[in-house]
Amino acid sequence: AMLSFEKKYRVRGGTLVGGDLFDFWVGPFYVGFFGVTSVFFATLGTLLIIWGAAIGPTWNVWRINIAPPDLSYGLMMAPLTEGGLWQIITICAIGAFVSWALRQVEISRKLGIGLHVPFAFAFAILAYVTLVVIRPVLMGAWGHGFPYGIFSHLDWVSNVGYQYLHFHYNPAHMLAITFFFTNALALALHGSLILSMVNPREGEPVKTSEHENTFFRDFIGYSIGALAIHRLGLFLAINAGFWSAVCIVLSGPFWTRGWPEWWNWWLQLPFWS
Ligand code: BCL
Ligand code: UQ1
Repeated sequence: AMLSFEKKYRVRGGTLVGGDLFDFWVGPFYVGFFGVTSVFFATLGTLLIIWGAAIGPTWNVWRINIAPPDLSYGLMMAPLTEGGLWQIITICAIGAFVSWALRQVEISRKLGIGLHVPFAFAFAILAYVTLVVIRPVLMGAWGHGFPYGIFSHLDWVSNVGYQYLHFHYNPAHMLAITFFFTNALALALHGSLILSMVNPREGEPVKTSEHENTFFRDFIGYSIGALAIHRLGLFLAINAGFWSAVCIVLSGPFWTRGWPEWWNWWLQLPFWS
């Protein structure tokens, strides 16, 4: 059932493509042109994964694997069973992710709100596209993409990590990890603070921003404020994805030796070398 206020927001317009043609809802979901393309790419991609599993050696969900083509295929299309499936699934995945982002744009326009949500999601898409398109193209072979499978992608990350001897020494990887961890800290502080405001002791009214500010001023002498904590959170999250993309695109296309060696610039500074 529709909530009383929902009807008021079901307004025409804001679409990027298709005008009024797809401007309707199915149950709670806004459809739109990009809703159709999202469902199309996601369904096709999922069916191809299932087909890849069916022609593969196992139904064990942990072990199902759809591998990219051998490096010898370079940047060509490969036969379906030799990585071509991976290539088409990759196209479907990008089609679905980009459709999803554009659907967020249409809904935001409809509501007359900012485009912060699709902007943020774009960084997740950027990280994925860096892994399966940008870096493989820069290195000259689709075979540098990661395989689609649970254990297989873990093996890929481990192997690629050790190819550069010690991935923890990758400075962009350091930054990305620091942003991921700081983001978790920020959301833990924010989530717990908000829940503490709506759970006062029995019989007392729910507390609001002045209590929030006071808690952090008493605690650490500083409160960032109710609006800015969300700016900080978005900043941390976007940077986590951005520096992840940077750390992997550097590895191979721009730095081929071990990452510990990269730090030799520090030892070679003129002050002490
Ligand atoms: Mg490392 C990458 C952390 C140790 C080798 N590593 C990463 C980064 C992240 C990280 C910074 C992965 C996140 C990311 O890319 O997000 N590594 C990390 C940490 C340690 C660590 C914290 C640790 O030791 C504590 N790494 C090591 C060791 C190496 C190593 C030292 C192995 C031996 N690491 C590598 C390699 C890589 C990383 C190699 C990478 O390639 C990876 C990276 O940076 O990739 C960019 C970005 C987010 C995405 C890519 C997700 C995109 C999502 C898309 C757009 C949407 C999906 C929708 C979905 C299909 C829908 C599902 C349906 C719903 C359920 C309904
Ligand atoms: C904070 O200061 C604040 O403003 C009142 C919030 O808003 C509700 C918060 O959620 C958090 C976590 C803080 C504290 C954060 C910093 C960076 C001091």
